[in-house]
Amino acid sequence: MTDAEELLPIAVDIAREAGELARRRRSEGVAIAATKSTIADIVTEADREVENLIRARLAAVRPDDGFLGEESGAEGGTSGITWVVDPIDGTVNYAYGIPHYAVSIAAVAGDPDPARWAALVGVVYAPAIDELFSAARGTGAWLGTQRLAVVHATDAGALLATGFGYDPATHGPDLERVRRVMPLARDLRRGGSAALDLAYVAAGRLDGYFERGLHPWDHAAGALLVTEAGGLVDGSPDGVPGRQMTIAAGPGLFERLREVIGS
Ligand code: LIP
Repeated sequence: MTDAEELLPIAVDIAREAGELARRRRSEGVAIAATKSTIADIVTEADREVENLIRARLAAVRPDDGFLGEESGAEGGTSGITWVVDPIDGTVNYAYGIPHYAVSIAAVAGDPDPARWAALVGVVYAPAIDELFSAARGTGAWLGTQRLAVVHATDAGALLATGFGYDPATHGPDLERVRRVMPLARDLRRGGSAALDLAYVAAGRLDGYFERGLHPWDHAAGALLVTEAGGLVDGSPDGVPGRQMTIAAGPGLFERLREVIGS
């Protein structure tokens, strides 16, 4: 059994339990715990509680692995495997009661740096609609038992998704980038969860996605879904998804997006 085949069921089971906790807390009412980079960049008590649950479950079954979480930071391990976790991706949606958010759990081999890691498994679970996207390296991407494949944009143009960060000072350049990209598009979606945007590219629900400003936990699991579904993922700097840019699409559109967006 490969590492990926061993780690996937662990990620799936924990994502489901964590997602159910997030859904239950949402139904009980959500409290903002703090703000982070800007006043709009919030963290809820549920974000913290869900990440603590994920961290505890992983420590129990994989005590030698490292951990990199959005809310509790990084802790090194000795196994060469690191879990990269966003407990509730789409936090603002979650806080507003918009049922479009996900638990994102990835396991990577090597340094917990997107420029150097090899993603082994990725799970993105949307508890509000009970959809679980999963992938293990080399064995394809799945929604439940349905095998996923990216789609190829038609002459009608591409259905694209993007996002905007929490810093108003970045919105001008982001909107200018959207203006440059729109000639490729039939329409644009802004869902509010990078993990689900990437999962939707893998599932053919979007033709492509691009966003500036993502953190490793936003894209770690979703990027593997895309590549295991036959798509391509890029970014900058140096072709790596990250703070400067993340791009995901099927072949053909991917190259056109990358050309228009630039480095
Ligand atoms: C969010 C991303 C979203 C992005 C937001 C934020 P969070 O992650 O999923 O795509 O536009 O600015 O980064 O904060 O909800 O985990």
